[in-house]
Amino acid sequence: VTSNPSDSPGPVRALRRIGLWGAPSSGKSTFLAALNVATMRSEQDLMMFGVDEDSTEFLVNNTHMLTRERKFPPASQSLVSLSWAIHMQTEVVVPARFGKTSRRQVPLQLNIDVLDAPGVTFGDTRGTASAAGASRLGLHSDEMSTSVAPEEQVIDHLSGADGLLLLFDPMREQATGDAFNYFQGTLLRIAQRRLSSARAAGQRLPQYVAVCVTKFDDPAVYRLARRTGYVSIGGDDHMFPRVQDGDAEEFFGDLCRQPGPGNADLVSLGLRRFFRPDRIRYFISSSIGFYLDSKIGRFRDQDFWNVVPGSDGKSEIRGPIHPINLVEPLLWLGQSLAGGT
Ligand SMILES: Nc1nc2c(ncn2[C@@H]2O[C@H](COP(=O)(O)OP(=O)(O)O)[C@@H](O)[C@H]2O)c(=O)[nH]1
Ligand SMILES: [Mg+2]
Repeated sequence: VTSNPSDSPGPVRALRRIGLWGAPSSGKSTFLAALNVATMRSEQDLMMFGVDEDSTEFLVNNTHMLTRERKFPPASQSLVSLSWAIHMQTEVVVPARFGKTSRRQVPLQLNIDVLDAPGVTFGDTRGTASAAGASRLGLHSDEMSTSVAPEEQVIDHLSGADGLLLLFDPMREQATGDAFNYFQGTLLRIAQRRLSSARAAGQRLPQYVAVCVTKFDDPAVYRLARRTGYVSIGGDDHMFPRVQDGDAEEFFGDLCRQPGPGNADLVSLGLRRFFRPDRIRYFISSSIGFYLDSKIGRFRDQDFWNVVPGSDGKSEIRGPIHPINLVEPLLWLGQSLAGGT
């Protein structure tokens, strides 16, 4: 037996908590179900499973919906708290002989938690915040006294996480102008929790933030990326287009400057102000990916949309899903939180 640290027994197993952060309709439920598919297809050694009955059921049902029924997951009706574990291998730097360091693969468990509270939009502070304020002051009705207001729970949940997966749909923001409100409402409340003590003066929020633009497959998003030269052909067999991670932030900025009522451009400024800029990274992703004609077997620019109008007026999915850039943000968060970068 030697005392050499690089021979020390058993790899370290770290557990890190990732909070899933995104406005209603930003694509959270679809992301999670598609992530399940993406982890299985990934060449990386990844495993995803629910940590309790409800979370497993959510994953099973929504994955079935996406892949078999070809429908998007239903919107949640009540406050739900769900959690999944992702097991991965990540590289960390460890001390080695003679004061040197070496790299080593260690298993890492990430927990992705989502607290979905329909109707909690943080847009209008008058209604929601005053209800929360009243409950803090003890002015609540009887049923409120037994439970914390949903908006308080969402903030507690996000501000306590080690990493944040922020899902953002810039096109929806530019069309409806509501996603930014949600973003800044939560951001300011997280800051209030974490930074308001005098000790925190001059500090930033500590979390790593993976910002995922969802719905890259949407024609408005994909065509803009093509027109502006951000698209490259991925290394996969099907030659699906992607935006390289190094270009993602810039492309996000371009998306946000599309005409419309939205304020999406304030998202990147808000993030940089409140989090450490070196802890933010952008990813351009799609949960369902592009349409693949099975006879041709590769992406075709003339016919790429994987969404069709359904009989009931809702969108349906046209063919098998090919998620893009869902695993990568989690690998980056895992690597960063394990201290390996
Ligand atoms: N084109 C496209 N649409 C998506 C994608 N993911 C979600 N959507 C659309 O966005 C809607 C809301 O997604 P959902 O996952 O329910 O969002 P949540 O409210 O954040 O859970 C879905 O019903 C789809 O219409 C995607 O990857 N591509
Ligand atoms: Mg949902």
